[in-house]
Amino acid sequence: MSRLVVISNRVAVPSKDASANQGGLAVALLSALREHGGIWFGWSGETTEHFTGEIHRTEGDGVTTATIDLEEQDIDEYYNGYANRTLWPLFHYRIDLTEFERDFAGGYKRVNERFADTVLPLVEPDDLVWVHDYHLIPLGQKLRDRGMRNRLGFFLHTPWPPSRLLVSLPSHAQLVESLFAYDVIGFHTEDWLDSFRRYVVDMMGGSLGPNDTVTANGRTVRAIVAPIGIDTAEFEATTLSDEARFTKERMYMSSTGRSLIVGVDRLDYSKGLRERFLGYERFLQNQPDRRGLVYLLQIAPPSREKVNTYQEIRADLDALSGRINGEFADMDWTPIRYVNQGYPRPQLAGIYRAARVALVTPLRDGMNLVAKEYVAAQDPADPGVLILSSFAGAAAQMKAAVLVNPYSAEELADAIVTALAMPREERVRRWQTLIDGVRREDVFWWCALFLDALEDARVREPA
Ligand code: ADQ
Repeated sequence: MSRLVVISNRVAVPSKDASANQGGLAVALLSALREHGGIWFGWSGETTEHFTGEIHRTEGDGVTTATIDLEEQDIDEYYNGYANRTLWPLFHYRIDLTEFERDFAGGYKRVNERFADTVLPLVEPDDLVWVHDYHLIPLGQKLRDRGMRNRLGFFLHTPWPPSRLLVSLPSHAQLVESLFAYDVIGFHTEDWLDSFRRYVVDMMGGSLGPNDTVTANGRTVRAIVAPIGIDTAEFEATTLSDEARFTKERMYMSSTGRSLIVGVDRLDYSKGLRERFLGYERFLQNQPDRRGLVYLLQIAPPSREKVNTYQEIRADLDALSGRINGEFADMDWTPIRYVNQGYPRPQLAGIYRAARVALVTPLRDGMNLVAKEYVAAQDPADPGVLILSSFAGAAAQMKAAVLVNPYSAEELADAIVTALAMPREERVRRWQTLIDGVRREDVFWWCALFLDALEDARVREPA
């Protein structure tokens, strides 16, 4: 078995502590690294005055991590700039929020080169190299430019936007061209893959070949669908832990017989929080009899706080939740509990389990793992109902959820009514279909699917 080198913007720290705040992606990649042996490389999260390329290594629990510090300017231009002010909004169809600055593009190129220069000496000839996400799209090309012949894979965790939007990026042609340095590229859904293929065919004059291959300008890459999952077995077990049970009881006690509707999202405009609050407000307006019988717990830990659109959405949601509470609250009832903090995974599992309904309504999302976690946390005998945006990648696999258009307040309000009124038999039937998928296509399945494709690629001949 070949060694594995994982490269991503940030690196997860290996931990034996099951209650550690690790998402499914970290768990899966760490387990793949343990199995294959190898290294996880990325930015340390620290700044340095002058970039030196010095590598900080840690060894623990069978995994080696290697990280580098970046300069303040790198972080402004590459991370807060090109990654999160340019590519993130554009890839989530928010061209209105997309900022096009030459400095950002320059920083993005520079940091990708810094990554390439520093990781190159750590890679051995037979290693599989797996690059993650929009921060590092050109890295494969930078590595090839430096003579790397290894099997190189890339996975995009966000949507791939339609060509019509992508062409607004001044350097779209180079960005897409650079993807052809990889042997395998992966997307969460057929939709995102299809947008990519259309770009290649329509904009580059490329062609589609057998075995998921895409060819343009004389270069061929395999472009596959590999929908990410969660560590389902671990999450189901976490739900049964003492801490999760205790949290569930705490939720019941604090809700005095009211039905809990839950939302759990990073505070990000792509997650549709504003529209969700408006949908819930519409529900309260349309259903006066149900006021006081339900409440919405929205958990939204702040993210990317240096980026001003994130400061704006936070202020917007503060105002909106305040307005809705001001309008509808009673002396003994608050319609929205809006919380800006993260919770340890066992507590999150307990909250999911206590919730009769989950609102997972992003305006656009590569996949969305909260939808899968909610399903994995349910009581099989009396499961809650998942309301899921049709525009989340997860909707392609989770058709047994109540699917909604997250932009429509009316549809959201109606979906809440449907979910609250759904008979147990139907809830069990839908949940069974959902959990079967979440168990079958878990994060280990995803990882193996991608790595098998990458193993099959050939090490390149010397130039
Ligand atoms: P994200 O946009 O971060 O991921 P998501 O898939 O929902 O979105 O994952 C968020 C994770 O953070 C979940 O595991 C969730 O439990 C956790 N989380 C959120 N709020 C939390 C809180 N308050 N406390 C504790 N944990 C919390 C990106 C893409 C997604 C894609 C993933 C994986 O945007 O579309 O599904 O990568 O590919």
